[in-house]
Amino acid sequence: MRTQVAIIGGGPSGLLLSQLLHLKGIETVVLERRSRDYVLGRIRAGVLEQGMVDLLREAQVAGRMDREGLVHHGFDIAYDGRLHHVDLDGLTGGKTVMIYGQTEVTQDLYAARDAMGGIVIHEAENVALHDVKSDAPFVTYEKDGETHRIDCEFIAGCDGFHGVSRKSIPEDVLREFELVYPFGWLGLLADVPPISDELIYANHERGFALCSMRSKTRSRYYLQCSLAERVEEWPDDRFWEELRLRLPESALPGLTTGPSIEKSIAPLRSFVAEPMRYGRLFLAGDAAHIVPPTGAKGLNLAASDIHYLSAGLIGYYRAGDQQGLTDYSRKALARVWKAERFSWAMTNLLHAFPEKGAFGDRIQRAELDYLFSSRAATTSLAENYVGLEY
Ligand code: RFL
Ligand code: PHB
Repeated sequence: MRTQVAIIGGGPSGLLLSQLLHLKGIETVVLERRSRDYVLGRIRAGVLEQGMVDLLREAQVAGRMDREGLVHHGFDIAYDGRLHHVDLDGLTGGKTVMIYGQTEVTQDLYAARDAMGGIVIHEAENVALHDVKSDAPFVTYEKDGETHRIDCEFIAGCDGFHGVSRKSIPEDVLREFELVYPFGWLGLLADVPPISDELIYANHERGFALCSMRSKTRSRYYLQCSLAERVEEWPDDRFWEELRLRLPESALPGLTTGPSIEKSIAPLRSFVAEPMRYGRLFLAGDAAHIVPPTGAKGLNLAASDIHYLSAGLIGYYRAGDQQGLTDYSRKALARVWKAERFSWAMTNLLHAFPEKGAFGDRIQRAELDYLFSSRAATTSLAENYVGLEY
């Protein structure tokens, strides 16, 4: 098979790139290791920045999001038994975020790719990248016991943190920066109405908690947990009981509990790989960087990478202009590092870090007190949360 851009990974990054390129007449083939059901079964992000919302509209996949998504004008931080409101809209001159699940975004992208006859090959095993430094790179994979080859002009590595693309860049070229946090997030999804109209990020001595949602009838909650814990140790009743302990009294009357429909533990990590280009291979999304979920930035960074990468490829195919591709890694990384900083800061601000001792605890309290007493500090938080300009 031949195509112009071979895309490794059929998550949000890969599908969005495929869709944006297709709309400009550029051919792609997407190779995904898992089945479609598996990809759609993963419960992940829920908060979309304005930039990502606009990009989904440009990609012509925003119809359902615009009908069913919830526009949020702010969120709350719970601290010292009180809720503190962060008025995103008021502090950023009218910017908001959209609550719409990653699962829904991915479903809409698959529907659009299907409608346009896009090629997405599922259960592609042992994907391997070849000759990425040459002008004639190719990709091989196995399916149903046969080996296949795709010749292409460019390869987009959109295969997430555990993918093969980043590993195809030689060790003496790639630099990796990593910080692993000493805890994880235990997530629970339930078909119950959310506790409040707003998301609540809770700082508590027992550990961080987050009240989020997917719709007016579906809630998503998270608890900071130790890395040694297993989901089986957290029956629903224990989860709800612990959540209650970490939230202010005043918020509790709004809490509706019910049976979970999904529960999982995710470790928290900060990670960046540089550069994001090697020859004709371009990395995008989680393949190149990971943020802890506290700032709601992971999926949104995947979208901003795809914004820069699609523009670079379109410039190249439309006008023979290489500049966008030359600048890709630098531009994407400049935005990535700012989101890394913000996600790291939000994580430090809101989680319990017993190993940092009493001094660390006092610094965290000072930071929270400063945040709620300074409009400049809250504005900075709001500006980052709604997303920096592309
Ligand atoms: P994905 O979604 O991991 O997709 C990569 C795809 O590549 C496939 N793959 C391969 N395919 C072929 N060959 C191989 N060798 C392959 N190896 C892997 C995989 O099967 C997969 O389908 O990466 P992508 O597309 O870059 O998207 C990134 C986002 O998924 C991620 O950043 C977010 O989910 C992060 N995240 C959040 N981001 C936000 O912006 N807002 C949030 O509120 C938010 N909350 C979260 C999150 C992530 C979480 N977890 C569990 C990691 C909450 C959680 C709990
Ligand atoms: C989610 O709804 O899954 C979610 C929301 C906000 C975050 C992280 C996750 O910061």
